[in-house]
Amino acid sequence: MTVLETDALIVGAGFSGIYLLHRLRDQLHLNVKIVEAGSDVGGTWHANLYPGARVDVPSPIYSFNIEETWKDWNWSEAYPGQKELQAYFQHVDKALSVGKDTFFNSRVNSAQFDTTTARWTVKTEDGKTFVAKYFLPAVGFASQNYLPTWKGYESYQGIINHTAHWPRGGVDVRGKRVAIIGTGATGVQVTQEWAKEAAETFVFQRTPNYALPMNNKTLDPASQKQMQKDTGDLIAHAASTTGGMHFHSATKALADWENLDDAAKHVNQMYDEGGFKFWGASLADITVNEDANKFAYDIWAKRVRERVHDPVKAELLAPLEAPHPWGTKRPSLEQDYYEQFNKPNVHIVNTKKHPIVQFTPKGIMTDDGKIYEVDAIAVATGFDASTGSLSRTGIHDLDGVDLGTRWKNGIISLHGMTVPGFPNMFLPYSIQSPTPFTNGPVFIQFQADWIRSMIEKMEKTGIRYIDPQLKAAQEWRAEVQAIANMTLFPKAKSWYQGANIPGKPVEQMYYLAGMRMYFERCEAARDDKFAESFFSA
Ligand code: NA7
Repeated sequence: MTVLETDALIVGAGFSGIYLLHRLRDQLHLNVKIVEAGSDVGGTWHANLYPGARVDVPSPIYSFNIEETWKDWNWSEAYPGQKELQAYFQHVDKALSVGKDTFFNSRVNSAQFDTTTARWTVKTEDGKTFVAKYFLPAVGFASQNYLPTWKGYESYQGIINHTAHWPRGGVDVRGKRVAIIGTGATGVQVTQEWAKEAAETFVFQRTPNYALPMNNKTLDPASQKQMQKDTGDLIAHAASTTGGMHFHSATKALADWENLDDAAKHVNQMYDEGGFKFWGASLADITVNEDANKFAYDIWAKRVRERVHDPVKAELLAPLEAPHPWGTKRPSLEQDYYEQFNKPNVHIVNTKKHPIVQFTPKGIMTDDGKIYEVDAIAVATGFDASTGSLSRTGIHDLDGVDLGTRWKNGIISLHGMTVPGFPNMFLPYSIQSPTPFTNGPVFIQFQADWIRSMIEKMEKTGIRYIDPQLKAAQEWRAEVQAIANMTLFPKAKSWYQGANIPGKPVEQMYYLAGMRMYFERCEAARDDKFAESFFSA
């Protein structure tokens, strides 16, 4: 058995894994390796091949802030699709030499730290063993898919795939009857594509998506050139915003508007400008204050209803009464999602009213006894976010208890980057941080810098290992929950709360006060409050 010794072992070759490789290998000159379960770089963009997969953040800010990667790269669209993102990662691989330090097709299945050697021993399913001082699971928040247990699922004889495990060759639905189960960000994207090609489309909707216009466009050579030139500045601007986006958050709450017509005009304008501006830049209190939330919801619903001709479908897609507060579940960005429902062969099956009870060899049965016979099904039921994949990686604490068991009754971490009992383990883009409320690459950049500086401090001062203090982690957990309780987020059953997975503890999994506040807290723990934040040896 060969044992590979390295300073740092990263799991995953997506945005966070590659950022960390760059920071630790190229800037700190440590010996660093990546273990990646997939066959190539790209993380989520290598894994998610379903039709219509596209990023919800505009170029060029959805990219690495590393000059070697952007100086000779052009984006062809404002919101790039999966194929272009995959090509981008190939380019990044070449520019940063990722592949030479990555073991592909290798899945970690156990990891344990030993305080006497101050080393992690990490093993993979294919029999590799790594020994590393630092262990960095960079597995993303959406790498463990969620497939509900439906009776008869195996008996279905048509083509069926969860969107996260889509066949590389794709699924040809021309002339076929199809079903999409789920209307999250993924279901909306699949529907937009399939409804254009299939003979008949059934969208199984339990909760309407409060989707917003993407306003995607192709970029002409002149804009591409300008964009490439401006990339550094545009990313720097994004890093100065609450969510790492191309716009600043709203500063005016609903009550700050003297005239409600002006407020409505502004909110409508944010809808028209597209992207997440309606979510982040319309009203400062949109997800905090019920009146502001209703004000925004009513405008959003009116705009959607204007686009859908059939009043029954319009009521299902954008009900007059909001089923949950606006923006407390992840809105999708759409291009012509709502227009698909103006076609007579595109139907909505209301699974709130009539849940799916079982699959049959030919299709899907709902509790009113109806069977929807279809040739192909896209299961867009989402992910066991963040903790799902981390809990299934076989990571054990100092007592030999695995991370999933440790978090069975709720997550404990310090700033979502370190976990008591798991010394020298760093988690980027994960729990109890602003992760899903940010533009990933910009946010990860900060966390990668924090991790680099912490490791640098340890190397310089001879610290063998750090372990976050339980008290500090408990306080952080309390703060994350307290912030959430000041908002409307707990009123929605969402994956942000772990509420989409049966049996998962329902708690706020992410930090809602934005990137800037979060950075300050992390920096204080590394510097002034180091001793009260970390045990070190
Ligand atoms: P999401 O956002 O979790 O969406 C899953 C969808 O599947 C959602 O509409 C669910 O309805 C629906 N769902 C889940 N289970 C069922 C059952 N049993 N029956 C019917 N419908 C069901 O996942 P996505 O993949 O779309 O997006 C995940 C994130 O990845 C996304 O937000 C981006 O950040 C990237 P529900 O809303 O629970 O009523």
